[in-house]
Amino acid sequence: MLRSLLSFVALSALISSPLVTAAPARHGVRDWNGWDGGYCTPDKIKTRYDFNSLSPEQRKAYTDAVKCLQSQPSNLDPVQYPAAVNKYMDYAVIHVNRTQYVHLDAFFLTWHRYFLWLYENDLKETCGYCGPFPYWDFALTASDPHAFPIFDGSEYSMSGDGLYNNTGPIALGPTLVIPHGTGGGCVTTGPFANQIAPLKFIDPSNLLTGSLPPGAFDYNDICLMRDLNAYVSQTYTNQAQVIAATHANNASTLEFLLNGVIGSSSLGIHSGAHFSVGGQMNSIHVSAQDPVWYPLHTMIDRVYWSWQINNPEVADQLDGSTGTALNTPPSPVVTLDSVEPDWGYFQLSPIQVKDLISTTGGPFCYQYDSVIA
Ligand SMILES: [Cu+2]
Repeated sequence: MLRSLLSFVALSALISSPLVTAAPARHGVRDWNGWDGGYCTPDKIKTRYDFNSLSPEQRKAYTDAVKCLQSQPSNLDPVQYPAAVNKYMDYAVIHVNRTQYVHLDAFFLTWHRYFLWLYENDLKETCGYCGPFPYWDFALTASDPHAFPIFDGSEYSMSGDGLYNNTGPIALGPTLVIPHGTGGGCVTTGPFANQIAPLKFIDPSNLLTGSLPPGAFDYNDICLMRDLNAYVSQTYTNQAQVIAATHANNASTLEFLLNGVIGSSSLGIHSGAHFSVGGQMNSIHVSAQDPVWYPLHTMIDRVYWSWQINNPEVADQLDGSTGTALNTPPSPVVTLDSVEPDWGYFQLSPIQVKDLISTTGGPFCYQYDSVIA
């Protein structure tokens, strides 16, 4: 524990410079079963940047790599998972399969941290992508997501809004109705224009029963949709809320500020960011079909990382909850020694929570360009 805290302190000290010239001290880092013995050293640490801060060419190199992954064959059983039509969709399908175990519970932050890492490495190994793994600073774009490169619909964006299709206010729960955004229909601009998102919508209320609807993995001819919503981003993902999360006193307060209370008007910045994009992103289960899911979740990881740096005394604390969403079905309280739910075929060997706590320990070797302080 002390070791990881020290590395956080060291890490925060060097964050002021985006060019990494030194790295956190790493004494006695455990050898990692299944990885290349890779100790995270100064020459190896990678830095993640805001998508909007990248050059147009860097942004396009990233979306080209995502499209490359979408052109690779699936490794899943096509009978069991017809929606897994390519390797990109394998991630989305595995995410659906694990949704009940890795959301609204104590695995949420670390499971997603490693899921992102697997995806980042696949972009590199399979598609030769060597650029930075970008996050989407949704607090910086909260005033109006359209107004920033990430959603401007150009070839250098993550694609734009959906076509305008006003179906009226959107009920997100018994007590939560949000106004319609500026889209609602298919995404027709940018790198991911006219894509098919074959997994049908799964309502978040399925988390209350812990079951998936019949045909959850069927192939459907459904377009990728968005409904960008500045009301939601201004209300739920603004700078003050993101800063409050990174200064939460403990892990359970952090979890509340991230995820709110499902079905209530307390959204949290994670759910808020999802609903500010709309379309498939309104489903916790199938949202990873939208490529912007990855920069969004990388921002959530940056909030987690910033919280760890800002609160070194509780950096490896878990939120005290169990290993199932809303404890459905009931499961034991998760500890640092608990074994993570798997990542499908991407996982080589069982991984414990404590191995995924530090971004410079276990399998990881990365940092962000800046701490949210
Ligand atoms: Cu998720």
